[in-house]
Amino acid sequence: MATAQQTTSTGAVEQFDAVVIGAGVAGLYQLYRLRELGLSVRCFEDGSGVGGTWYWNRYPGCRFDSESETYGYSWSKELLQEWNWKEHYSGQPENEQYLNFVADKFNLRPNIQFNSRVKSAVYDEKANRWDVQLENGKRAQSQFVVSAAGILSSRYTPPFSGVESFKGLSFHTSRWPKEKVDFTGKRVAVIGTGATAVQLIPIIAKEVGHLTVFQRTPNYCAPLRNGQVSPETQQLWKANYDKIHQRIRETPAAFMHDFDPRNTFDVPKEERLARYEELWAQPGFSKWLANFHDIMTSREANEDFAEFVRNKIRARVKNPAVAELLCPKDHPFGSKRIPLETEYYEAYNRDNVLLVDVRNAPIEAITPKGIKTTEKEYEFDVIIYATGFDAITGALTSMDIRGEGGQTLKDKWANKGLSTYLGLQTAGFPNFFIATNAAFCNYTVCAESIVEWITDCIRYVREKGYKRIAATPQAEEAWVEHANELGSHTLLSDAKSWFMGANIPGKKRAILLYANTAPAYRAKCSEVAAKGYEGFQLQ
Ligand code: NA7
Repeated sequence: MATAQQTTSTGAVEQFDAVVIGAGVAGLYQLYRLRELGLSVRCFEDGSGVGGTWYWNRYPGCRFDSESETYGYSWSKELLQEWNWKEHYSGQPENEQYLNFVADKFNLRPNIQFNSRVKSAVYDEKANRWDVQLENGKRAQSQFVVSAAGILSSRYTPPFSGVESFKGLSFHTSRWPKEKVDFTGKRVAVIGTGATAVQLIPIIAKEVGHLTVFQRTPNYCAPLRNGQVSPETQQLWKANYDKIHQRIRETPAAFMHDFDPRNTFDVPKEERLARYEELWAQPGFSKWLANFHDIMTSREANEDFAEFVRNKIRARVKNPAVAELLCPKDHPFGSKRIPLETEYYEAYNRDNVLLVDVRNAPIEAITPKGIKTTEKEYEFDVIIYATGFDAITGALTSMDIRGEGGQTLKDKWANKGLSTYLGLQTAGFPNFFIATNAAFCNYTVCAESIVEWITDCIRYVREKGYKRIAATPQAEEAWVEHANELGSHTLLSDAKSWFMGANIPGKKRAILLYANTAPAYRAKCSEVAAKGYEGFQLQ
């Protein structure tokens, strides 16, 4: 479809049927599907290349915690046969290569504008079109906007005083320099011990002169047990992708794991421990997602496994005081994302690694020389912020998105917290879709179904001759109530995690991911579509 252009005082305002924000896993597929539908589409990407998460997070050790054979796109049989995964839990460089391979194979680049951060999107109610402005002042207009800006892309750096005064090198893990950082002989600090830090620490511990890890909350980290993919396994996957995809569409979180239907305490102690050991020996999230099904709902059942994990930590860390500091005791197992690790705990057995507890002696300030806690000042050459993300909402509220009546999304969510209908739209913002994973789910699997739902919805709107589709406030309210109710039956609210928005000071605390199974979420979305987009107003 040809692209019309209008000339305005700020230059050419390009006209599209749809704008997609972000060229990561969801954005690339969304672009492909909308283009296939015959729409004129422009994808705006902040980075200079495709990949999203796998473009920005270049820190050493960054990799999937999903099984590689489940993470790749399932929508092209050809692609599945052409791509070979090297590792069972593939690393960032290869993941970025994969998404570049996809962009080239499907000739997506002509529709992507790189180095283009979206600053604002304003809805014109009369024209039923969005006016999208980039940081560089350029503008585009479109009937539909799909945000595929990611769930963990808006980085969070705690507002320590003096951050700018530090004389050494400092960066957030999601803005890791593209060129290799030489840590030889350097005094390095890592702030944070979430999944990112847990991947990074064991690798750089071997490279640095000295490493100091500032930990506020220890996590239950479980062995990843990664390995190279043999040619035989590769062939087996290729021959069985249909079965693999069918299986992950049936499991609760779209991984190759399914909960054990038994209650923890219905299984005698000896048998239970044997089962825990069996799970521990397996790779990936099996310790979490193939555990007894009440692990996420019963505090007693959860504590039984939590203590098993603590004992695993105690057995690996030589200094008992350090081991105890690394043992989580203030939240249930799985109430925060379980970091999967390789030699993480062994890093603390090294002479050049120091663990500093900032729960009892918090960081007060960053100084020109390093980090000052309430107890003492530490000197560094490099400070690494592994301090996480303003998850789910941050990528959207960091843009100035204005819907009907000039209402901003930032204000709406500041007052109400995250409020959407199905995670796909928010009332008052017609024709604006959110293509991010709204359920607890293996990312690509769920992103694919969301992208397909949005594509079908846009097709429906156009075919029926409507100009706009908007979630009704009533449908949104009922969905938020239902999602909160579901979340309240789990142990998730017992932890200060990004799942609950609790990692960001001042952010409204509420469950940000839909705590139902992925198949149930998909079924609900399909049902809404089958009923002529029930809960949406079409005009
Ligand atoms: P996370 O899991 O949010 O971890 C951030 C870490 O930063 C965590 O240990 C925080 O401690 C720590 N943090 C944050 N603010 C501070 C201050 N002020 N002082 C000390 N420490 C602080 O982010 P990740 O990047 O590791 O992982 C995010 C997701 O990416 C992960 O779940 C996977 O899905 C992929 P806290 O726990 O809040 O006490």
